[in-house]
Amino acid sequence: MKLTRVFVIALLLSGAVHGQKPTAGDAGVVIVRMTMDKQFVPNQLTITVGQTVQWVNDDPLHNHNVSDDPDIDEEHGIARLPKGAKAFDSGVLPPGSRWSHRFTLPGRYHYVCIPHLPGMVADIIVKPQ
Ligand SMILES: [Cu+2]
Repeated sequence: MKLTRVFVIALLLSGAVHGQKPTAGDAGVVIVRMTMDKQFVPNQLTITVGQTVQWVNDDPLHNHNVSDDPDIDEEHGIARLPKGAKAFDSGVLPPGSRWSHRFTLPGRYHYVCIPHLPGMVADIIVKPQ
């Protein structure tokens, strides 16, 4: 039944948001939380090409951001992405908001939260299928 399915999905999502460890390798969406102590959790993640990562701003106090655009992070030079990959940038993510990105090119993505540089950084390794 449709209603049951919606309920199960809601349960799964709330579990993911409240600290269950995301498991890379699942076909589904992998959650990364942005926390009050200005961290990406987890800050090291391995996924497979085609998977989507969803960032959730779990911090009730601060806007955060997700960017691996080397041009935007010119000052620190931390943001990096594989050759040929298109840079992503979430824009401003207010408390409680979410933003997703699907990874279609393998390689190492070193991304940042621009307002909280140089401390708020993380890595995603995207493995070929
Ligand atoms: Cu931040």
